[in-house]
Amino acid sequence: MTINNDKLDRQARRILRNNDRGGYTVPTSGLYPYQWNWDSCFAAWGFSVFDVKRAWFEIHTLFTGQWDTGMVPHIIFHKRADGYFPGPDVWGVDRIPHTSGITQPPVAATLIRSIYEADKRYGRVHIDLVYGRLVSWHRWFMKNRVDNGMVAITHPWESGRDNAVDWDAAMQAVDPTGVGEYVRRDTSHVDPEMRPKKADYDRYLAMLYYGREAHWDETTIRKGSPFRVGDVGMTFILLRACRDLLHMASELDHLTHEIEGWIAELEEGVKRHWNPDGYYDSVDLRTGKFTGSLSSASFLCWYAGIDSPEMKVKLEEVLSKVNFAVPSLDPQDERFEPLRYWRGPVWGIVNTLIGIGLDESGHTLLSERLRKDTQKLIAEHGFYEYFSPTDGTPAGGDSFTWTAAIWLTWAG
Ligand code: 9WN
Repeated sequence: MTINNDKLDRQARRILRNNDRGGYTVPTSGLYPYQWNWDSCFAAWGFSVFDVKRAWFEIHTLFTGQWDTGMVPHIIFHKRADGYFPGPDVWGVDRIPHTSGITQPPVAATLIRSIYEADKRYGRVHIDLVYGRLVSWHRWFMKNRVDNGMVAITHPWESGRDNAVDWDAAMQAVDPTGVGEYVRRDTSHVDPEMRPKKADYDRYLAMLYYGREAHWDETTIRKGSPFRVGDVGMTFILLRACRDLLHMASELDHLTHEIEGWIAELEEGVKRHWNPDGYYDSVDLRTGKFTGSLSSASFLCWYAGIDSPEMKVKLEEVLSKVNFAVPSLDPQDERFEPLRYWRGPVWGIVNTLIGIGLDESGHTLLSERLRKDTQKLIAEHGFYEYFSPTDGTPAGGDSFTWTAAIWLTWAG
């Protein structure tokens, strides 16, 4: 099949415009009607290719949700919208705009740096405005979420990889009794077989109620929450984001030693993510055990500036077992399900981050394989949320913002 790039470029731009709700972009209409944190950073990056003003607007809107603590929440509920559960009333966060009570992968500093570098003249005033906000978000992570150099998540939604097998064991410690009746909305938009199961959702809600009762106080949550996992994806993403923040600090003439300290601490943490079975893994911080999952997040090492010959071998092995790009879980893992959300499918955004890292580390052939595979999936099946790594079946939401964004910036 020959790929008509112009046509797909136009479609991608149209998706971003159509998902624009006036200053913020929803991940897809219907299924996700609010502003999500990392989706929004990808949206800004996508917009920056053809409308840099709109790109910066997206970033500033995201930061209107930043808490006084520095935390940037995973969802900002700017206006009431139907069709998503749990909405603002469930989170019970008393501020305007309403937000959720947890965070998401901090890709912001990295993507903001890219947007800035593509148009420094226009971006200068904007980067001056957001630099301090990025620093306080990273400082919040370092103070509240970095345990032994590893970034802890307090809810699977924080990882952005909701039902990844990484969380299975830790989720068992969460008691779901007492969550009561509730109506999920996601399964009315897309096939329930492609979404997390009810047993997962019961626990997602139990953890949400725990945080709400603790008034989202990080000290209480750190001490008492049954779920706390050192997420290998988060550690790599924050480490990379700190490197980009350091770069911005030097460029803007700000002090750098605090950020240098964060980088050193996270580099130490990366070592603790090394599972002696031969790959980077998440760690259950309540039990100290490795989670035993070779996932797409394990391959974010290059993105974090860490080269690893062992991981390259693992990557080649995984790629030899699938037809399209890096799946969210090793296909040899018995828990692998090609269409079940984060338990097997290919996600374009994660492949983008892995691809960027591989390319920067000189593994250009591998990076190109990921890019071409992602390109093919989108060109043949559309701008879907995720795809089967085996036969390319598209899944989840259609006309997806971040899939359009990575098409414009990386895959297309
Ligand atoms: C919960 C919006 C978000 C992404 C996440 C993805 C999914 C939400 C959900 O959708 O999570 O945050 O309800 O399933 O897992 O990565 O940011 O696209």
